[in-house]
Amino acid sequence: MPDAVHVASGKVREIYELDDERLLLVASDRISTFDVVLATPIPDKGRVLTGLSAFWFARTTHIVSNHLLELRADGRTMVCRRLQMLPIECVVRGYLAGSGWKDYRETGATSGHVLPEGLRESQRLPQPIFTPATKASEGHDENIDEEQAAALCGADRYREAQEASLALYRFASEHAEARGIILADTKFELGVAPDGEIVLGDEALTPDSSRFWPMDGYEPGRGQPSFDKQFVRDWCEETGWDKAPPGPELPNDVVVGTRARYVEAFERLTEISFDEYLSDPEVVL
Ligand code: Q0Z
Repeated sequence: MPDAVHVASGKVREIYELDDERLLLVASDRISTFDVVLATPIPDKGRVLTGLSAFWFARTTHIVSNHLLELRADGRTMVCRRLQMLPIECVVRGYLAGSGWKDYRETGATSGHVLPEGLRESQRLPQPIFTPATKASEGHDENIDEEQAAALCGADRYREAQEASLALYRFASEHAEARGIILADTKFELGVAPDGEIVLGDEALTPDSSRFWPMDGYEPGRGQPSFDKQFVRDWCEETGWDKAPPGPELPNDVVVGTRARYVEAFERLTEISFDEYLSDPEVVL
């Protein structure tokens, strides 16, 4: 068998093709902020994100099956089933932040969900909402309504994706909240396996695909600090960087503090020591 062939790069991850049925997803230690990948990596960030994804995959098979076939011993590589990905981002929001807050301020609605009047930034929604978005190859995804999303996926697939996404969010947000972390919103990527089954792909329920907020200090009416990236954002703001590439190099105290926050998120959510994960990644499964 030939070696894995590189097929795609994300901002912080790489995909390789193993064979017709299988891919490798490799998470690097790169970090992005204000949409720019910084010059300085955060040691073990890729392992934290991979370990968290694998943890959630293992604990949500009763909701939807997933693409994970094998977690490699390096802790940052997942062997995955190759899927036909749906052409939408499956976003669930339990709190009003990011583009959901922006849409609401401008129109009173987001992705076709008309929301109550008078909601404040970061406020918890009466119930979680599914807010699909287009997949932009460049720039930002655009929120779309149910009719547009169903036209892209097919009505039956759309409904399956919505139901799976909402059930995953309910499960994970309750788990996280009981451990002091608010899962404000999250983005899933779903696909279809060769046998026609809908399958959860990509990474899932990580700080890179979600907004994690510390419950301690949560206060609606303002933006919330990011559980993982706030030291980086604050330091970048202090330097007066214009947010154009290339990003600045981070000082060591910001690197160390940020690594500690990623590890803290991992340990709180999984209740597994990160050192144990490093010595045997399969402990999360
Ligand atoms: C995920 C992405 C990344 C860049 C394609 N199981 C799958 N089957 C088919 N395609 C994908 C997956 Cl996960 C797939 N992406 C997103 C991930 C780097 C882009 F690591 N693209």
